[in-house]
Amino acid sequence: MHEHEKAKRIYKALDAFRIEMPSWGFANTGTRFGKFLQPAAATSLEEKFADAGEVNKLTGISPDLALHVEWDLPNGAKDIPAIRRLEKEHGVRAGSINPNLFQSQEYKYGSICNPDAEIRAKALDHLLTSVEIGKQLGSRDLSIWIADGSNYPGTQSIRRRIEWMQEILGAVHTALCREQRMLIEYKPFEPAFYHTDIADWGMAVELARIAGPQARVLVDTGHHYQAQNIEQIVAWLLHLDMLGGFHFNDRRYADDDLTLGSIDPYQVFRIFHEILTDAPDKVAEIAFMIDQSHNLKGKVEAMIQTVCTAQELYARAALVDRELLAELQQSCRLVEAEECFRGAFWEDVRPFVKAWRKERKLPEEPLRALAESGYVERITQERQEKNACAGSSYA
Ligand code: RM4
Ligand code: MN
Ligand code: MN
Repeated sequence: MHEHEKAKRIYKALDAFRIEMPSWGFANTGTRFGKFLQPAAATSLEEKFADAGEVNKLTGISPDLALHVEWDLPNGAKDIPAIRRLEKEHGVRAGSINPNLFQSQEYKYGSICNPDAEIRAKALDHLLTSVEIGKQLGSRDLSIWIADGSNYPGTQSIRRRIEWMQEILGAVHTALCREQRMLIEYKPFEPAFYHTDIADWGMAVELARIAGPQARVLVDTGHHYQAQNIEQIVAWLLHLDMLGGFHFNDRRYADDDLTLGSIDPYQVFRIFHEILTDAPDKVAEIAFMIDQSHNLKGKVEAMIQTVCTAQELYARAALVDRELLAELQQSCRLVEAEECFRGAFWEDVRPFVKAWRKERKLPEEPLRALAESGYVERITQERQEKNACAGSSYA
């Protein structure tokens, strides 16, 4: 492929590529065992917006910030005017709305699958509040992660719990306005260790279908068993028109929430390839979101690394010669097909990405620009005292 053809393909792909950041990725978050506090971590929603604004200023492709209702809107819809102000001030919009059905003591035996009808009603109420918040903020996606499950065989009725879930997700769907979608996330285990009510993409897709036409599946790349072929799941969801979006992170063992591409960049490339093969014009309908927690690395730095890694891997996937590949696949020329495919993965796209940034008046190297800006030193100064006595909430 000629250099100018490469540039053309990469520029076209990058012009359409945006990735949303999680508000909780800027706060001090914990491991299962404790929290290591960082002096520069965001201690308020205002600081989360400020950090997100800084990342977006330097990368130009991350204008949305996912919000977590419990952590970011403790007063529910009453917090919306403050969020609108922050959006304006920092040039970042409120992104997906994430209800929280996993922290309250009442949810010990489940939220929307709890055998107690009153607790299920409370969970539904929180979901409806989240729909309302999404409506008022003009946010498209409600990302639902249900932590429900059980720890010992025979202690819960898996079947009854499916029925309760269907009922509640249906009621949430009814409350959506036309522009809203609900994304259903799945996860095989943790916090439950025997059965999880939405454990895999099959369960998620079925629940989404039953809930209604505006429901889709959310693929968190960390929520799979070790050897699972995630791009095949993505291909199936695209085929069924049920792919709502991603929570990107990487993992070595389980739901590690490590930086995207830090362990297996080839997998991210393979996922992007499926999307670009099937739905290059529908990319805007797929929510690319980050869901990571950086316990050891600086948070703003790690977020910039992630955004740039996603962008570079997307650019590499854009370089696959899909016409040629289709021919090679059809005639079963396996080695040539594989070389055509992974040849794109091995391309160093960084010079193209840098040139793309330069044309858009963005820093060519966002991470270096961050280091030169003094931003991290400034927030360290401003926040270290507050962080020394940080509270106990997860984010
Ligand atoms: C879960 C899941 C959710 C995220 C929480 C904090 O494992 O990935 O999407 O909101 O963690
Ligand atoms: Mn997630
Ligand atoms: Mn997770």
